Order: sequence, then structure tokens, then C-alpha cells
Amino acid sequence: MKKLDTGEKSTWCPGCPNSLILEGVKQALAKRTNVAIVSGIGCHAKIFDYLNLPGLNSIHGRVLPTCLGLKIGNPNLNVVGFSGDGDAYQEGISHLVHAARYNSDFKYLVHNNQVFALTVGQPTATTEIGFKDKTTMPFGSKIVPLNPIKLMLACGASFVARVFADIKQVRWILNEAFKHKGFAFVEIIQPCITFHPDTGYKEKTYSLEKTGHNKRDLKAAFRKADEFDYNTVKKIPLGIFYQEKRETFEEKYPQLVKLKKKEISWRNIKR
Ligand SMILES: Cc1ncc(C[n+]2csc(CCOP(=O)(O)OP(=O)(O)O)c2C)c(N)n1
Repeated sequence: MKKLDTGEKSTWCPGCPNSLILEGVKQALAKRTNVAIVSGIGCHAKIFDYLNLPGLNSIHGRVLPTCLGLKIGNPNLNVVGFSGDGDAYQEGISHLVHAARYNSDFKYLVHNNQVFALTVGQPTATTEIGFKDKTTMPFGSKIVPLNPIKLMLACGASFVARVFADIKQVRWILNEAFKHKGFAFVEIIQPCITFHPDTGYKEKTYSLEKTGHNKRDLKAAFRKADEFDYNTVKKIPLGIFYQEKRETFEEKYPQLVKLKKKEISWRNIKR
């Protein structure tokens, strides 16, 4: 754990749940080797400054192609990508659709605070109707929010999960995601204490595991995803909605299979 510290002073707002996500991530990564991280741009992306790991602090919306590039360069890396909801569902949405299809073996955590926080609180694709900021005054946001869980299920993602910004939940789901071979999509619901304060979400959450949800059943996963539309909050299911064993991107290409086994290196691949 200590080795994962960079010693950088945190510039997140005091009390920001990003600190809990960081702690959960550190606990899950403490015993792993060969880890590389990628972040986007936004408050979430500062996690790159606080984790003493190699990788790339990428550009807005481009976390996923950067993760894929790292895996192609070295399929033995344990790659973890971090995005915000703006980064993932707005600027980076086209990459998200294809990442689900490619099924490259990396893990992707989306810190969903339902706002573009770093740029002071504009609505994103998952902001609820009626949310007010300077750009939507006086009537508030009028656009129906996107349901990213349903999107990922429809795009064929092989691992689709959601947790709350809580140390134990983040540690648990990242460990589960690492056990999965393929693209693991994990959304982390977090209030933004400055621009999208807690609306009592945590009290409305419940665990899918405890209700006996069958994570191999795609139709059941869709039904569970429908329970929370990011607009009105009645109940919010957490845990693994769907998981399926599928050939990974790295297994599809003989060059990548050989690279993984260290039978070749990029230097001696003839072009
Ligand atoms: C291509 C591009 N568009 C817009 C911006 C401006 N920008 C920087 S941070 C940010 C908000 C990020 O929001 P989100 O991804 O939700 O992360 P959060 O700050 O909420 O953690 C925006 C719009 C940018 N840097 N690059």
C-alpha cells in the first residue's frame, strides 16, 4: 500500500468520494504486479497523480483506446482505466461502444458523479432532468439521461457492474473484475459534494448478489438495469449485472498470443 503512494497532496475537495475510490483501488492493487493505469481528464483523473504506477494521463474521452494500445503493446500488463461520466459517456462514448465489442482484457472504472465536475458542474449524459447549473438556467436540464448499464449490455460487454463509492465495494469489484478475462465495465456511483450533492442514493442501493440475481442471464440483467434510470431514484441495484466468458481481443490475434507468451517481441515482428 505504501509503495502505491506518490506523496502528492490531494487537491480533491475535502470529503470527495474520489478519496474513497482511491483507497479501494489501492487495496485491490496492493498485491498485483505489472499494473499500468490510464486516466482521462476531470476530477476523477487526478487519481493518476496519487497512484505510484506507470501509465498515461490521457486526453478527455480517450481512456479506452489508450488502454487498448497498452494491451497491444504488452498483453501481459494488468491495465486499469479511469474515466468520469463526462469522459466515458460524452466525449468518449464511441470508444465505449467498441470497447465492449472488442473485449480486450482490461478493467474500466467510471466515476459517475452525474456532472462535468472539473469544469464546474455542467450536465453530462447521465444528469437527471431538472438539474440546474449556469448552462441550463432557468428551467434546468431537459434531456433524458442515458442508462450506461443498458448500453453496455446492448453492446455485448462481457462484464457489467455497478458499485457505490465506498472502499469495500470498490476493492471487491476491482478484484472481481481482475478475475474476469476480458473487458470489465464498472460504474461507480459517487455524489459530487460541490456540484451534484448526495441525493440519498446510498440508502436506495441494494446488492444484486443478496437477491440471488443470475449474472449469466442477459434478460434478467436488462430488467435489473431498468430499475434505476438515473432520473428518478427508487432503488439502485449494485453488483455484477452480467458476466459472460468470451474470447478476448488478445486471444484473437496470433501475434498477440505470441507476445503474451513472450515468444516474440514487437521489435522482431516483420512488417
Ligand atoms: C476534448 C475536450 N473537451 C472538453 C474538455 C474540457 N474538460 C476538461 S475536464 C472536463 C469535465 C470532465 O468531467 P468528467 O469526465 O465527468 O469528470 P469529473 O471532473 O466529473 O470527475 C471537461 C469538459 C477537454 N479537456 N477536452
